[in-house]
Amino acid sequence: MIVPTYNERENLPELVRLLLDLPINLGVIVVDDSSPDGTGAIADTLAATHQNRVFVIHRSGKLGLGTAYIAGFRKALNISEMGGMVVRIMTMDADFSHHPKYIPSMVHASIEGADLVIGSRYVKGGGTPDFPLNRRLLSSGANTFAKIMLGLRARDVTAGFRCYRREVLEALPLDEIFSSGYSFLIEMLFLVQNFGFKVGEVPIIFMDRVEGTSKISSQEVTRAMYTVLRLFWRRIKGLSRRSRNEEGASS
Ligand SMILES: Nc1nc2c(ncn2[C@@H]2O[C@H](COP(=O)(O)OP(=O)(O)OP(=O)(O)O)[C@@H](O)[C@H]2O)c(=O)[nH]1
Ligand SMILES: [Mg+2]
Repeated sequence: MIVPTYNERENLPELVRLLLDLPINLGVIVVDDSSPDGTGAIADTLAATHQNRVFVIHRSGKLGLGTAYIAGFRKALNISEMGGMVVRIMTMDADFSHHPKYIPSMVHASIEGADLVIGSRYVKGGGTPDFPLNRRLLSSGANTFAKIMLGLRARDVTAGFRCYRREVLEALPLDEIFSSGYSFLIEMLFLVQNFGFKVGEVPIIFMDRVEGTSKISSQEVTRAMYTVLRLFWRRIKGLSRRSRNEEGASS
C-alpha cells in the first residue's frame, strides 16, 4: 500500500496500525515530502517498529501527488524485503477518507480479474455523505468533464483509492506521465483503459477528512483541466490516425 503524505501526523500512526491489522499480507510504503509537521519522522519510527512491513521514501519537498505515487510504484516493484515479488500495488490517502476496511473487497475484485480496481464513490453502495456542496460539485464536475472528454468508462475517475495488478504498472510508460499532481489519477486511468486493461469498481463510502488540512488548491484544479485537455488532444490524434489506417487498409 502506497500512502503519500504531506502533513498527516495526526492520521498516519492509526492508519498504519489498521493497515497492518488487516488479515492480508500487506506492506506499507509512506512517501513523505518533507512534511513541515514532522510526518516523516513519525513514518521513520513506524518503519523501525515494523521492519520489512513499513518503508519510507523521503523526498526533498512538496513535489506533488502524482510523482509521489510513481516513486512508491518503483519501490513496490523492486522491493525484496517482503519475501517475494509484490503482486498487487495499492494507493490510498492518509486522511481516512479511504478507510482500510474496504481493502479486502478491493483485493477480492483484483483476484477475480480486474487489472485495476477503483474504490469508487459513484457506484451503487458508494457515496460521499459528509461532503459539503462545493466539494460535491468539484468532484462530480471533474468526473463528468474527464469522462466525456476522454471516453473513460469507470464511474469514479478521480479516486485515489486503487489496486493495480503488478503487470499493469510494468506495462505502462510511467516515465512519460506528465501530470505531477492530482490529475495523475486521470492520466493513469486513461492509460490503463487505452492499454486494454480491465477496470473494476468496488463501492466505498468516502468520509471527509477529520484531522489535518486539504492540499487541493485552485492551481491543482486548473492543472487537472489542462491535463484533461492535453489527453483529449492525444485521444483525437489517436482516433484520426486509426481511421486513416482503417481507410488505408480497406482501399
Ligand atoms: N507526498 C505527497 N503527498 C501529498 C501531496 N499532496 C497531497 N498529498 C497526500 O495525498 C493525499 C490526498 O490529499 P488530500 O489533501 O487529502 O486531498 P483530498 O483528499 O483530495 O482533499 P480533502 O478531501 O480536502 O482531504 C493525502 O494523504 C495527502 O497527505 C504531495 O505533494 N506529496
Ligand atoms: Mg483527503
